[in-house]
Amino acid sequence: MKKIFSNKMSFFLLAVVLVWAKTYASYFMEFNLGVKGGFQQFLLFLNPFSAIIVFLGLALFAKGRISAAIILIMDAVMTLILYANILFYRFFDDFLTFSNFIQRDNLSNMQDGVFDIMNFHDVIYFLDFLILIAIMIWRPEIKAFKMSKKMASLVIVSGLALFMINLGLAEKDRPDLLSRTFDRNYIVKYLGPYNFTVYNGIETAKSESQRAYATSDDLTTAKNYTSAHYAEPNPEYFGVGKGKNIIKIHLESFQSFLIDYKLNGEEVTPFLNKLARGEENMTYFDNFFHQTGQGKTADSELSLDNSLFGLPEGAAFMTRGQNTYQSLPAILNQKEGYTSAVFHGDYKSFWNRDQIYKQFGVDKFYDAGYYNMKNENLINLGLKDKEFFSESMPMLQSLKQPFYAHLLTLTNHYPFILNEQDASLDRGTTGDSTVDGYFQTARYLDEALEQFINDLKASGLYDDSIIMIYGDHNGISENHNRAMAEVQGKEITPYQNMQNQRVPLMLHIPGKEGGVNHTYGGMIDVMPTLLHLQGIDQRNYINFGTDLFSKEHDQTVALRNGDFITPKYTSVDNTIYDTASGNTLEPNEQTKNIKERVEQQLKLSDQVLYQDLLRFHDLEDFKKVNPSLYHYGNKNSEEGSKSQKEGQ
Ligand code: GP9
Ligand code: MN
Repeated sequence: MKKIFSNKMSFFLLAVVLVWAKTYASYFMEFNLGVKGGFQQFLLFLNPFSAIIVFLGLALFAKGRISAAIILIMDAVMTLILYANILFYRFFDDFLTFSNFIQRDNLSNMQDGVFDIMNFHDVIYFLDFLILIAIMIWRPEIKAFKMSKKMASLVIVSGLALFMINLGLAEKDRPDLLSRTFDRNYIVKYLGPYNFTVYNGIETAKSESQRAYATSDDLTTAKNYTSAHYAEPNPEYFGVGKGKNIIKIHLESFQSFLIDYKLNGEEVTPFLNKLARGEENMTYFDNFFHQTGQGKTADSELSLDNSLFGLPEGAAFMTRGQNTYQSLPAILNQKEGYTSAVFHGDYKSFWNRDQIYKQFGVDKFYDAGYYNMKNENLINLGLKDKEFFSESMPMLQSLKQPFYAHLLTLTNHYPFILNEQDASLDRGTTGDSTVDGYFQTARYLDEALEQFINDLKASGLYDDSIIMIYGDHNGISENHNRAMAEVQGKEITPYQNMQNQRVPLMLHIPGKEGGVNHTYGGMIDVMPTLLHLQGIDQRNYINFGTDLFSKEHDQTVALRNGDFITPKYTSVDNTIYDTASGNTLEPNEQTKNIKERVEQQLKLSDQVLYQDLLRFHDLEDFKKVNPSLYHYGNKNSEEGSKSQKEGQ
């Protein structure tokens, strides 16, 4: 026993095991990480080690008591990271980020109640510290602690190697974990709280440095572009939706090729097909495209509510969650007194929604904490759509009118699994399980939507609201071209792949007749369209899109990767096609001009986000959103029963 703690390596290893043990214990006692299956369990067991070995290993380069003292300091740093996250999580169901320190709103909310959320059992998070101090006092041999630099370096290298292995295994289970981030919960589940903090620190430093040197002059180029690109409202539509509720329904991963598609002679989405024919006074835009990048759902939300593009890498929702925005929910609130709410059967930290919605001025966020998330209600990423819609209905009805409500479905999401009792259509028969399942989950979504629209009618909301239905992005990627060729009965060429990036956009506007509208457009065009329907001129906002109903609407649709489509030309990887026939064309002056404009549009939108330029954009009739006024609770919290935004 005496020997065990009398050399440097054994003292170090003891410290590693102790810090690992409390971290691992905290996973079960404090956090709800959603660990599924043996592989994720194994990663959970493994993930604290790499950071602990590297952090504590740095002490091995020092000698004697100093090296033991550095171990204690490093232990204290990690204890601080862990315990601060534990307290923060008890308060907000989320992990602590550096932005929380920059912005301080959450932290100041926490100040008063911090002692109430401390528990007696919290002593276990400090025990290791006490044990190590006791050994330092008890073992005089510590004075003689020595280790070769080579050995110390080897320890650090093995810590780093372990991190690479950990990351490799994590990416196997969850591809693009670090490039897309998804959710802080995922990073902690796969890489542990210490690696998460380091990662978050690097990301925050990167975005702060891009922001730091920007001035209001940088905004001028973007402002000049959007002013010149402005499209006059169409008087037939301007203001027709003034004061009406807006109910925006997100069809997860829903592509337009499903509309009117028949699987074994049976319609996959009979209800949506009816809507697309113009029934229920729906206007169906059949040449509408998603413009999302790696941020997928998050990019679609960003574009729809801000008329900005997602970023070329990662999700702006994650990396630009602290930016200033001039978002549709905030504008509708300030100009027309709208209450805004988002409904989603997933946890609020996914895509950093709980932070960025505050910047958008979203008054209420009904996340998983408001729904019955019992196991049989869940499939794929979260709550089943039918359950989601029916539980949302009373919450929707409780909103102060007029409201701007956004409901995000989830069942039609990769891996497109459905329980037998929920399936009313056979699976596809291509042998590709993603594609085959897609039809079933799309049918389920179609049924859920029909039920919801019926409920809206029964409640009287339907007639008095603008209803907008949209698909957020493709559900079937190019990895499934073989099966898709079978489904569509044609080869999936680059041109056909572009055709497949169509997602439905449908608008029910009270007093307007439905029908099919062939205008080409994309997600950045939605905000200007909705503003003009409200009778709010879009001219002064930094919007990269234009009103779909305007006679001057720009029908060039830029995709996030720089490809584009217009009624005449399609450009994929710099090859130009005739949009109608799919035949290749030689590039001409016109296509070169369009290409340049597309590149400029994407570049300027990126600058607005990277440099946080909207903070310089003062508008006479718009007050900057103050995120600290918004609190999102859950059904049990106080905030659940009272209005979530202060002062409402
Ligand atoms: C998660 C959901 C899905 O909450 O919105 O996001 P996606 O994977 O489609 O980007
Ligand atoms: Mn999505």
